[in-house]
Amino acid sequence: MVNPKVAAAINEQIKNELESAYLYYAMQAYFANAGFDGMANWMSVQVKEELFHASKFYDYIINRGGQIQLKPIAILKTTWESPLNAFKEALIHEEFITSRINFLMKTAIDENDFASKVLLDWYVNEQVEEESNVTKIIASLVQVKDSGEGLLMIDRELATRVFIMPIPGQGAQPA
Ligand code: OFO
Repeated sequence: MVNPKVAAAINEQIKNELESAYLYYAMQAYFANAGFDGMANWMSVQVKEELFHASKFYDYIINRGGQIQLKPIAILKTTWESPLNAFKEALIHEEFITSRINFLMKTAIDENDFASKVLLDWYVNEQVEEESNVTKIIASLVQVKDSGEGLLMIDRELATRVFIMPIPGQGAQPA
């Protein structure tokens, strides 16, 4: 049986992960409407990753005999000033998610819930990857500034991203 405090925090985190998917879905539409198909593709992969993060927590709760409690998802903004602005917001969001994963880890440790700690190790590593991926894109966008050619190059690069379903027991997929 999963520890009740940890289960409550995981249920909250399922909502956070679904909110992440919702935010990146909004960014996907923003990029598609602005003609940045590569950036839209990058966000569509990010949406799939977030749905995977939510379902991994969901399956864990079910497998350990806990109760799923789905919570309402906040209404999010749908437009940004620029690609740089959108990716900066994605980084702020990922930093928030990292803080929630750290809180979950602390709860599992305080409650001596070692099975949940093992699960959370995966998410701790995943957040390092999540923040790093967005930070690199921000660095590229800062470098090209408003150059149309530079933005096109970044857009082409982000068009190559594909979703790879993580193998159970293994780490995060590359960017
Ligand atoms: Fe689920 O890592 Fe991003 O939000």
